[in-house]
Order: sequence, then structure tokens, then C-alpha cells
Amino acid sequence: TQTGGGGETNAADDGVITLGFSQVGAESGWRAANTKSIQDTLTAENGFDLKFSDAQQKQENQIQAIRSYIAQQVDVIAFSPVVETGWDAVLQEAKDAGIPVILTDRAVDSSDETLYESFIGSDFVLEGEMAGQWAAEQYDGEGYQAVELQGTTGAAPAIDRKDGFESAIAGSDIEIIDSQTGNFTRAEGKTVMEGFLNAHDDIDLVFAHNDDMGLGAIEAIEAAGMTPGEDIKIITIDAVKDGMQALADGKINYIVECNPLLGPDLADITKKVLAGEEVEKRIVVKDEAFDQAAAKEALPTREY
Ligand code: GYE
Repeated sequence: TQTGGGGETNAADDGVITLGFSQVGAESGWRAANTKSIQDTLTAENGFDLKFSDAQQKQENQIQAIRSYIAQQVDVIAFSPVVETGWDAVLQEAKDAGIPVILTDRAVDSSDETLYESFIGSDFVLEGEMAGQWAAEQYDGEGYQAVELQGTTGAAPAIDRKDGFESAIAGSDIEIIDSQTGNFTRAEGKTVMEGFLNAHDDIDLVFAHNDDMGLGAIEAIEAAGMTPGEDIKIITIDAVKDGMQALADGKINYIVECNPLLGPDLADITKKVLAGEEVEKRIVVKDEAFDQAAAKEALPTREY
């Protein structure tokens, strides 16, 4: 708990680190695994008092949560910003209050890097590139027409995965004929895919920015009397259990992983920041990718 005057942070008074975490929401399997990792790691046994709030994918809820953590004088604020822009004012308020901020999962777009201590998360451009490279290797020369299910508009993973995928397929004959947001949820993925199927006769490939939207697309494709993974190929990102199962079953063709287990890194960086140690501004989490055989092998021991 913070006691120091003059805006100084001081976690040493009672030995407990009070951390306010503002989560994006509960939109996906990835998010559920991410929340569990944070709640399982930032425990009383590990020296934390975790204050956790779910913003239901709304920036205004996150700003409100951060303001309330500032008012409570927590030791550290951590959050996963739902969208990239619009954070400077509230981050400045945290800075003025002497409360360090750590970003997890998603980035902010700010010209002032002193507004946060560190950003822990995956390289989303690289994830999109890995997905696009595989598509180009597998399907170039087929004249494939692709549709894209984008993540939440304005979110770092939606912007970056789109860029990465587009640049990786640029030299191939795969063409993106339609692209819309499905807000990272299964329900919206399904609805948007239904719209794509109504609007276009010849869809060969779906690139979904996460597994959940891909799983929603599978439902829409099956309802339209087609076979996902065969009539229409599907590539997704995340590699959560349901996605990996669909890949093992042949309904998804390829998944690029995005590791949601950020709790341990967050705990570690928080302790270093409060101890006044130098921390890296950017901690990149490593991701793999899976085809059907790799998914079958990984599934039995998959944690999430
Ligand atoms: O891919 C998606 C979730 O920000 C990396 O958010 C995260 C993304 C993840 O809703 O499933």
C-alpha cells in the first residue's frame, strides 16, 4: 500500500503490493486464460493484493477504473488497453500521482513513453505475418478469395495482425475481398461470416484475428451447408483449446499462437519497478504456430 508523501510510491510499509488491474473484458477464450493467469499469479501468497475490474470492451470503463485506482492510491496500475489511442490524459494523471503503470497484452499509441514503465506482450505484426506466410506457401497459385474477420476496431492486435497478414500475402495471388470487425467474439464472428457468405459466392479462405471469431465462422459455414477446413479454409490466431481442437478436427487449417500467460512476467516486472530497478520498456512474448499434426500433439498437455 502506498504511504509515501509527495507522490512517491512506497510498497514497503506493509509488504503487500496493491495492484489495480483493468482488464479489457471477457470476450474470448484467450481473455479468460489471460485473466486466470493474472489472478492465479498476483495472489496474497505472492505478496499481492489484486484489485481487478472488467471493462466489457469499453474504453470509458477502463479510464474510470484507472481513475478509481489512482484515487485508492494503489502501488501499481496495470492494464490491457482495449484500443490504442486516447490514453495520454489518464496516464498523465497516474504519473502525477506517482503511480507506475505497466501495460500488458496490448499497446498504447502515445508519443510519450514515460507515461508507462513497460509493455509486456506478443508481437502482433509478426503473428499476422506468420499467418500470411503460411497462407501464401499453401495456397499461392490457386487464385484464392479471402475474407478477414478483424478484431476490435482500433485495438493493437486488430491493426497489427491486419498489417502483418497483408504484407505477407502481398506477393501471392490471394486476394482479400472483404474485411470487417467481429470484435474478437464468437457470436459476432458468426454473424459477420453469415454476411460474407450472403454477399460473396466464392470464398476460399477466412483469416480470423482470433480463434473465437474463427469458431463462429465455422458455425456459419456449416449452417450454409459447407465444410469448414475443406470448402473454405480457415486460419486463426491464439491457439486456445477450442481452437486447437477445431484444428485437430480439420475444421481450422492453421493457427498462430498468442500466449496469454502474462501473469508471471507482470508480477516480476511489478516487483522490479517498485524496487527501483531498471526494466525493459518492451518485453516480447514468444509465439509458435500449429498445423493439424502439431495441434494433435500439443492438445493433451495444453493448459488453456
Ligand atoms: O488475440 C483475442 C482477445 O489482445 C491478444 O484479445 C489479445 C486478443 C486475443 O480478445 O482473442
